Amino acid sequence: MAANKELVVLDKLLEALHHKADMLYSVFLHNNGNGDFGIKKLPWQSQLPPLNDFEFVDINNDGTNEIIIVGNLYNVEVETQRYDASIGAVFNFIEGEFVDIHSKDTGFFTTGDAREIISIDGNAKKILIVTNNNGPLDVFEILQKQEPGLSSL
Ligand SMILES: [Ca+2]
Ligand SMILES: [Ca+2]
Repeated sequence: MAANKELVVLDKLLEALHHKADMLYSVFLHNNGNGDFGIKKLPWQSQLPPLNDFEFVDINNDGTNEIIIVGNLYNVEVETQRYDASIGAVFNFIEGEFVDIHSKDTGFFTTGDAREIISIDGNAKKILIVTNNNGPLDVFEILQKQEPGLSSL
């Protein structure tokens, strides 16, 4: 009887749809034109969580946008550990390379199950808002030229 069950399971496995992944990294795709894309792995800080969102914004007022990523995933299957290692990250993209700007220099860090990031450029202030699933927002003010960086609000 057990052998029959095994044969049935094996038959179903052979009939099942099989997916294959060649790469499980979070990556940057660059459109080279004519349908050709370059692919580059994002830095290790981007590989800790599932990336949920990113924003391009100039946080140090040098005229070039930084790349800010957020992620994590707390609600997973019971047999899987939750993804909670990320505090987000900020990168510059210089001569084709991603350069990490440490959180102690930017003041940027997320505190939860980060899902979305948006920047808002108001009349008086520019702010970044990070939404956290089942948690409070993380809100940062983008400081002006005299002391560039972020300030947690
Ligand atoms: Ca900048
Ligand atoms: Ca966004």
